[in-house]
Amino acid sequence: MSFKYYEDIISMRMKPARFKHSKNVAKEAVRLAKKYGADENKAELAGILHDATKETDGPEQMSYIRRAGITLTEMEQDSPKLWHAISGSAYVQVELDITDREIIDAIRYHTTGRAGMTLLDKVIFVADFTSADRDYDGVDRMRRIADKSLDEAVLEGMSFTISDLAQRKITIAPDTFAGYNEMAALRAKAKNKER
Ligand code: DGI
Ligand code: FE
Ligand code: FE
Repeated sequence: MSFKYYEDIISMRMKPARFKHSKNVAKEAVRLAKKYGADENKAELAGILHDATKETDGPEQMSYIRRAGITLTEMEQDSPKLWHAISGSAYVQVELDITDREIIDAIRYHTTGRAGMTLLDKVIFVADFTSADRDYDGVDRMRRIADKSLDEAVLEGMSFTISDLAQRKITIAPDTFAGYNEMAALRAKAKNKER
């Protein structure tokens, strides 16, 4: 199926503002894919699909998750903000017949990150932070980092998310910590080599 086919489906599943966000993430993901050598077509597709179920009600999300054979951990069940990433990865499999594991995983881990992130995981994770519609404090800094180093941008995003969640006393997913620890350790090793 063509990108346009998926784009039309996504446009019908969400309000115009979030569809705009999805298009911006797809565009930014292509830009980052070109820059860092990821597959541009996969980046564009994962980008447009990444928030596919963000405006889908809880029971419908749960049905995609069940149909995809995914079992949520207790903590995932208790973190509604994480559902759309998991149910989105389930939805694209069971409703859109997407079978590409890299695309499925990039959607699944776009909110939390994880240990062992693929290049595509990183591109989507960062594109969600740096897409044209983002205007949080620090977005310019994040865009500068993303233009220098994809890994630095992933680490910066994870650090930002963990600080924000901890500040608000919200549970932090193990995948988020695992991703953060791996990227932070990688950075420490690289810094050691410089000296
Ligand atoms: O879907 P978007 O709004 O484009 O962005 P997103 O998928 O990164 O979702 C961001 C939200 O998810 C934000 O409210 C923080 C929350 N979040 C991110 N990581 C975690 C998390 N919530 C919990 N409970 N645990 C996490 O590890
Ligand atoms: Fe999201
Ligand atoms: Fe998003």
